[in-house]
Amino acid sequence: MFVPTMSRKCCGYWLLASAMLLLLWACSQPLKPSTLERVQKAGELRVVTRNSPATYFQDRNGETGFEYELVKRFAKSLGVELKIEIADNLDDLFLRLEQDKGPVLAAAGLIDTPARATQAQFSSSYLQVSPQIIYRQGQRRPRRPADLQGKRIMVLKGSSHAQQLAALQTELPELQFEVSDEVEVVDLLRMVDEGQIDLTLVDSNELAMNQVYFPKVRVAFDLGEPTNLSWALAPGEDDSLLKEVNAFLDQVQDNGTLQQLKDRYYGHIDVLGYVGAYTFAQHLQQRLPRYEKAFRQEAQVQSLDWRFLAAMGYQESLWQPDATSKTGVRGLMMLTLRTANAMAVSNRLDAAQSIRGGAKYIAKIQAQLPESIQEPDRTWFALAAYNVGGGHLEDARRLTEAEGLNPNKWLDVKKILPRLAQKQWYSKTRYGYARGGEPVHFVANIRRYYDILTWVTLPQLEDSQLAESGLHMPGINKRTLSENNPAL
Ligand code: BLG
Repeated sequence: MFVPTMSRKCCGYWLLASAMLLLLWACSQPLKPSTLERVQKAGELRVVTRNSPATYFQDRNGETGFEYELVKRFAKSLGVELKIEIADNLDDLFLRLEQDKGPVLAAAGLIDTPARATQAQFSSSYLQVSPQIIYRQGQRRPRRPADLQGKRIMVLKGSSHAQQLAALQTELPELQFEVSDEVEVVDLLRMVDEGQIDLTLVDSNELAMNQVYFPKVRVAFDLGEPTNLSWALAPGEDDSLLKEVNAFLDQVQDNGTLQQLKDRYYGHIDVLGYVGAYTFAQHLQQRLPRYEKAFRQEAQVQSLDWRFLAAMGYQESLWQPDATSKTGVRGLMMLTLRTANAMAVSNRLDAAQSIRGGAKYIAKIQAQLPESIQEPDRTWFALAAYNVGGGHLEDARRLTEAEGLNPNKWLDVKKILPRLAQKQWYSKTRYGYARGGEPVHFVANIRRYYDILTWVTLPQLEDSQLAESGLHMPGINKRTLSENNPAL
């Protein structure tokens, strides 16, 4: 029987031809664009976050918050617009990651836990935090996990803290805790502060951000090891965007941007210390209401933000109208006699007069600064001049320029200002010796107080009776915020 067979050579040709055909077909198929390419093509980076002081919120000047500031820089580095979306709670956040069409980045103070490995891909870390058990001052302080039994504890639903407590329950069967998706971390801290619950578990950065508003909350102990905050992407996405994220996080770590943001948002405690934070919270409740009307009134006259004036007043005198410095400078806004005379203030110890004089003086300084100094630096320079005098500030700017730095940037001038106290430097200046370190601290502190006041007095309370409506109780949750900010 004749059976047709192919020669070996013929078979080789056939295989080669098939392979080439396959290759041609593969090349003609459109390649699925990578996650990064999809973001670039859309021209926008969609970011889902939480509405809280440590992540994203709106103040008088618009959107702000640690996560917002960081992610805004990332979108800029990609050359795309940033589109912020607010999740109702953590479950909603992870659901959006998994189910949304198109790439979404979650930037919301998330902890990369093993339990979340199936829900998201995590970036490298940008902040290390410790989970802390929080109790109310005056109550018995829990010192170890066993002390948590028999207490009323609440944490956010879907949080790493809920996972941690659930894990602890296997060792401590009597441990009970509640979860809620109706609240944010600020609400939990307020509930401890007011005694509605005994304990909560929050991350150290959230506490640092909020400690000043809740004078009675205290850290009982750290529960477990420090953990890492990361951004997250949907589990199904390829790693192209994740690689960009990690490269960006490395870059902001190296160039100091990350540290600046940490200082700004979580540094209150560093500047105020725990005692200072506690004191500030008390003064906010007890002293500010007496002067708030005057701050608002004078701020309006000078087209300033009243919180900025209030922050100055706190730095100057802790809102005390009879304050007197060693150098004889007096009153709530610490006017020298010369300034008081120039501003037509007859009695420096009269709070209303002092606030009027201080407001007028800072507005005048700000208007007189050279055009080359732009906002926000302009405000910091005006504050420095308020404190150390315009002549000394000019000296520092000249020294700054001589060093090859930028005399219009506060970041540069503040490095040089302390030199005004060293003879080798001040001997070369026009106005001579000055305690140049003082305005540097002065400005840094006022910026912190201003940030805190901004969060405590969110814009939606602006026209209401602040003192009565809970100005000093920042339990503003996401619902009130978004109702009043349709943009959210
Ligand atoms: C400021 C004046 C400036 C003045 C500088 O001193 O006072 N500001 C006000 O009066 C509002 O006008 O500049 S100058 O006019 O060009 O000479 C320099 O003299 C006030 C500062 C001084 C500071 N507090 C407002 O910030 C102060 O009291 N320092 C002393 C601190 S301690 O008690 O010695 O620790």
